[in-house]
Amino acid sequence: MNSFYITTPIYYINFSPHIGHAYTTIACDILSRYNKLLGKDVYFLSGTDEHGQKVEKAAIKASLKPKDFVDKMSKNFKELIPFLGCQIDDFIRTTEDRHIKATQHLWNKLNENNQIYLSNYEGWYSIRDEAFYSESELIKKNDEFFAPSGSPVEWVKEESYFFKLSEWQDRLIEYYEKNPETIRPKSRYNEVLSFIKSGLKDLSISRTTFKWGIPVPNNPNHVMYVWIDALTNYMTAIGYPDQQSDKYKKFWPADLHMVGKDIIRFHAVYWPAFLMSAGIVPPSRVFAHGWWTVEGEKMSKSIRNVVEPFNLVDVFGLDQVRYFLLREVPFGNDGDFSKTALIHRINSDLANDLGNLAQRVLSMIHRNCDAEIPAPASFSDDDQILLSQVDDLLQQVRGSMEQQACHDALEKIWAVIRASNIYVD
Ligand code: ME8
Repeated sequence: MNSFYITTPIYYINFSPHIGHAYTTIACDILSRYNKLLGKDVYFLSGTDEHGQKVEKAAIKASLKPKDFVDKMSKNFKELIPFLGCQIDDFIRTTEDRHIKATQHLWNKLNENNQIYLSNYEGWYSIRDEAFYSESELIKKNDEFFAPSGSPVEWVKEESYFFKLSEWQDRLIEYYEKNPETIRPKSRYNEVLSFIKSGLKDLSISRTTFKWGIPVPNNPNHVMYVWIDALTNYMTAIGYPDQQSDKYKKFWPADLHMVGKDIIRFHAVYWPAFLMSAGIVPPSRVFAHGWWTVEGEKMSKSIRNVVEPFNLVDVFGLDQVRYFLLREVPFGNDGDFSKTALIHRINSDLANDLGNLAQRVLSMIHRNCDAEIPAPASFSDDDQILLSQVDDLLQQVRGSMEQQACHDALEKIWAVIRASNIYVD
């Protein structure tokens, strides 16, 4: 109980990192710091997802060999982490030998447990989402089909290994009905449960039309579907397949996989099914946060509205950006990023509320008390009221943080800051 294992998604490296990636990493850093303050032994993992068709295509576009491309791009993500004031314990890359070994081991386990069969896949695939979609999920625009995310899809027909996901439908429903706390927020729990109840089909888990992936054991014509490869990272980093290692025993199951709402299905349907099939306990919680748009629009290279965290922090300051991202939007909801909103938060909350309080209190002590905090005299009623608000704060903030409600914790802290300003008035 005294350990806490928290993970970010491992990010695709087809482009440079943006504010969305920074958001997830900062949120995890805040939860990691909070758990350290509680005295827990925290393990905080991030990394990059380097295989698959999307990354291969990006490498071709950059006229680089996939390995050279991923080495170059992964660095941007790794360097961003300390730049954002985040402290991780390991940075995993899916092209590392330890990960290839772990993923092939998991595949062999699923195979031994009779969860995999060879057949043919015919259906829709989105390279941008690296996801298979059934026709009923697609959106039709001008006689063309698109994924629910808006990404283009293409018709794929190839030999493929399948994972017997359909056999896990009832067990997943039973698991989630018994353990509703394992998916948060509640709205995502409901979404996942209704997706499972709508019927699970077997999942294609290998590809043959490109090579940039982990080879399927005993059949080099196939590379693994990038999601079975990617999800396994969470175990690789703590020593899998060595399930007797100290790290693995201490940190598995993960306490919290933090993800964006775009990838909840992979984490809350496929991942626990893979794990249960291999006889492994699923993670204790998956939290899916919301989606940032920028000035009302989806972030996109083509409309050049991508907010780059390096630049943003240089202009506005690190604490300011961290504060804004976690305060502006209730954690779990979607949000819109705008410079006006950021400047407003900096001016009103940080400069006006917190900055003024510090300035007023410190200069009063400096001016009137020889720059030293005097010993308390007897407390007036006003003193008592403010002190009791401060005393309650820790418990209240703990309550919020246990639910990953960072915005709520900040709001409670700011209520005391505002009360303190009124007290000084
Ligand atoms: O999905 N708003 O990688 P990815 C909020 N490799 N969060 C955002 C965001 C936005 N606009 N854009 C990205 C993948 N994110 C897979 C994950 S894990 C085993 C494999 C954040 O580079 C959010 O956390 O597309 C989202 O889930 C993640 O980046 C997706 O990153």
